[in-house]
Amino acid sequence: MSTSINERIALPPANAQKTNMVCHFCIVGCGYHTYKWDAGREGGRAPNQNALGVDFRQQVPPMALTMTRAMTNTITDRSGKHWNIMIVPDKACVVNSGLSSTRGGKMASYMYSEDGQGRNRLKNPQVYRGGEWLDTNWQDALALYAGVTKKILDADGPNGLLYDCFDHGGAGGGFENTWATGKLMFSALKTPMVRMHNRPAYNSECHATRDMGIGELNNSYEDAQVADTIFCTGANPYETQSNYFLNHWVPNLSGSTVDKKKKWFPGETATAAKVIIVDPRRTATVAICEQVAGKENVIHLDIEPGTDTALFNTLFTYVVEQGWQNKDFIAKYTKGFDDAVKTNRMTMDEGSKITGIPVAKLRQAAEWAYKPKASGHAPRTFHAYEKGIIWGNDNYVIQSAMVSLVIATQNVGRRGTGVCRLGGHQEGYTRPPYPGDSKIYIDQEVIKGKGLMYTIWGANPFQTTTNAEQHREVLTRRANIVRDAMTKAKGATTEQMVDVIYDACKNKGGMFVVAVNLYPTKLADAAHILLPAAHPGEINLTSMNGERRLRLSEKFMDAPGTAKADCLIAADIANTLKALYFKEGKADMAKRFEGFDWKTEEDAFNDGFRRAGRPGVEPIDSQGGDTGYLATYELLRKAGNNGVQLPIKEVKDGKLIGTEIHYADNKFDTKDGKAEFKPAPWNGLPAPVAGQKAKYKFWINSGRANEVWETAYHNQFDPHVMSRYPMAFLEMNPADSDTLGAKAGDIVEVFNDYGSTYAMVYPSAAIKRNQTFMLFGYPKAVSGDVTTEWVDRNVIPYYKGTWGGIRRVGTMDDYKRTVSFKERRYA
Ligand SMILES: Nc1nc2c(c(=O)[nH]1)N[C@H]1C(S)=C(S)[C@@H](COP(=O)(O)OP(=O)(O)OC[C@H]3O[C@@H](n4cnc5c(=O)[nH]c(N)nc54)[C@H](O)[C@@H]3O)O[C@H]1N2
Ligand SMILES: Nc1nc2c(c(=O)[nH]1)N[C@H]1C(S)=C(S)[C@@H](COP(=O)(O)OP(=O)(O)OC[C@H]3O[C@@H](n4cnc5c(=O)[nH]c(N)nc54)[C@H](O)[C@@H]3O)O[C@H]1N2
Ligand code: SF4
Ligand SMILES: [Mo]
Repeated sequence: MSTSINERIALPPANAQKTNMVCHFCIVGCGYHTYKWDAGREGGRAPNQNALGVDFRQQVPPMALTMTRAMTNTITDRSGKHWNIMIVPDKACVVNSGLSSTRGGKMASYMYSEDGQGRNRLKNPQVYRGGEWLDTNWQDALALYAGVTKKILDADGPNGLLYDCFDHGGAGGGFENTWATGKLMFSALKTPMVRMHNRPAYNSECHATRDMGIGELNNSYEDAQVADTIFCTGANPYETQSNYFLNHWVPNLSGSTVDKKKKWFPGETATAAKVIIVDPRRTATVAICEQVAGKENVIHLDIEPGTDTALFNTLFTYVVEQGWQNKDFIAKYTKGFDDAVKTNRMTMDEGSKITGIPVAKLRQAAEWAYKPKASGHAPRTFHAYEKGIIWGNDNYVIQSAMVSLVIATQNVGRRGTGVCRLGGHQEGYTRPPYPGDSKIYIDQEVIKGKGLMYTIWGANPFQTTTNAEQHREVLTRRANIVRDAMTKAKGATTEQMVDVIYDACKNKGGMFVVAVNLYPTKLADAAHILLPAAHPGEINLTSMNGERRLRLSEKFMDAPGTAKADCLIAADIANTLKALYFKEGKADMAKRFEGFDWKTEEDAFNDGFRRAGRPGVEPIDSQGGDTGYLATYELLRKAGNNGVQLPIKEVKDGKLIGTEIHYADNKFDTKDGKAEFKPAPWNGLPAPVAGQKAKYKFWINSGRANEVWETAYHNQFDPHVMSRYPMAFLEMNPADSDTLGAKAGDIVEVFNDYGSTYAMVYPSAAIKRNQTFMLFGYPKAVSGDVTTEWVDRNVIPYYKGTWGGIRRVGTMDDYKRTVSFKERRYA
């Protein structure tokens, strides 16, 4: 594909089809419009001749429009007709106000076309036979899938059936698909052997804050515009929640929302926001905040890795010493304060020693966040956090320490405050109750040789799990046992093949592996069946963003080949099993697989999300709350890219009315409605992690870069991304790389007792000595190979915390020539 900037872009004609699309990718959920028109036609430059309504006869004013080649594509539908498409950010969407990002702005390029970046999509089911992948039809693939599933269910019970599945919104998720997969796994198969796409058990990223009565998405993006102080812990929102940061934080940091604050909070001191960023690493976010707000309004608490609990306990202790806590609120609406003051106690000197932050800087941060303002009012401080602490040193304890500080100072339930996850994917969870013990560490079950069949659905643990090398190695070995057996069974009927597979799994230690995905991915190295899924744009899909904003992304094109929505794949599996049980005369078992007679995604939405709160139906865990039934595709289509913030309060004149902020009434999600303080003792690093630290020199931090979405499943076919990051980069201090004799673009081995991988050296003066940062989850070089198997009491891993040795492997002439090693932080 040519990428010349001179290349002209065909304009959509005035009558082009226009639909709504929420970005496939991050939690922010920016609104976009999709235009689609006959590829043989083109709109004119006069404003009434093109669907954008823009006058292209003269120079379009700066920033008036974002439109790039990557926002366009030419697709072919199932009848062979060609269409032009254009996916451009929506100015009227309150989330992004017309901004795009380097990820969402490329959605059009990622949509399927025969010769475009999506050309490697799975088009039909495939089965692995005799050393190669063969196309097959759904009937054959489903017969094998359901046959093995049934055999295991009948002989060994549901515990033989393992799943790794998405739990989120956006592409590879959404309410339709979490419901359908949940109904299949939990109501029909009743298996507890399920893990989430991003962690090795079926649990929550936010146990502690939920136990304390506070759900993790409790404010609106607008609250970040009117906060006095933004306290951001373990997150890098410029690169990971880009348009939330740019469209809602930056205006506050630059002072352009001061008038709004005066209007919202009369009588209170109102100035541009200050920002405190807790991250051992200097991030792009720190650099940009300093530019926008001025260095004097930014505190970067570059703590020692994994010491967040000590930091929060120190601030908590100091706040109470100063008397800055909200005594009235604590007395009326919380419990456990006095105990927390004892258990979480840490002096400034102790805290400073553990975190490595000077006392004066800790005090300064406490004053910005909690000391009464000139007007006498408590500051409105918004506490934002994400993977630096969720995948940090003891998730439960850090959250307990942080949220205790938040409720002591009533920084939740008031406008301009909140204690929120910044988020990863969009959300879209609605499922029947999980049938079992949420502490089953699925990866370890696989490693120990347990389980007989593993369905990996919209996830890729080969690139993303903890202790990834061992997991990948064992799973591949077990899968090969089944591959060998299948290869020998020449000419076997489906029934015979089911027996061959079952025998290899049950008696020879094998594992039957199925991946449901857009692409073959690394999983194709181990799988036996690949089932092709469809993503947003090819299906209708609902999700909510980080401020609980529910929208409908509309279908505008066909999926490649016979790929289909995940919810309809789940239904196909259930219906195939139902038929098998009927054939055998087992009506009671067949009954478990009823209720999947869906024709469309909308049927799954109505069956799942909309059932909440209806009397007489199976209880479900739904982010729609008990008014979810009010949302219909029709009303959501009308609500467009602004949608509605869940939970829905009512429908008024055909409009969905939602909820902007949670806990405004000081009623929290505990039995008695009181927010609960939690003990958060500082315990140092977990033993296995401390062991690696004692043995190896470098901290191997891991996380994200702006241009790359997750495991790069689309990006690996995008020449722009691959020319910048042909391999996972490893940021390190130039003095450290010099010591290793490694230059920019050289390849190094990163290793410890758990595993080893390669990475491309990316020297950066912003990185401290003996610390590194590796791009996570990349197709080439997996940082998770060197993370430990340690998990907390709820089976939450510490992805961010591992130490390793680094050894120079050699020079890569190709990377040296083609890759830019410009500083990734704004300077
Ligand atoms: N070291 C380290 N490890 C980490 C992390 C870290 O910070 N450091 N972070 C963790 C986190 S937060 C996350 S979210 C995980 C990410 O781990 P995963 O969720 O496993 O990664 P993704 O790339 O999002 O996986 C999605 C897969 O689904 C496929 N897919 C996309 N759309 C669809 C669809 O519509 N249907 C289907 N069926 N498939 C689809 C993609 O091709 C891809 O293979 O990694 C975790 N691992
Ligand atoms: N560009 C891009 N954006 C994304 C994604 C993507 O793949 N690419 N993925 C999405 C997903 S699924 C997720 S979950 C989010 C993740 O969003 P973020 O959490 O913002 O991103 P990360 O890079 O994983 O980690 C954030 C920071 O944690 C820091 N950190 C490491 N250890 C510690 C510690 O001990 N304490 C503290 N305080 N900080 C620490 C790291 O230095 C890093 O800068 O991003 C979402 N947005
Ligand atoms: S900020 Fe997130 S939601 Fe918005 S365009 Fe970028 S990736 Fe998509
Ligand atoms: Mo995530």
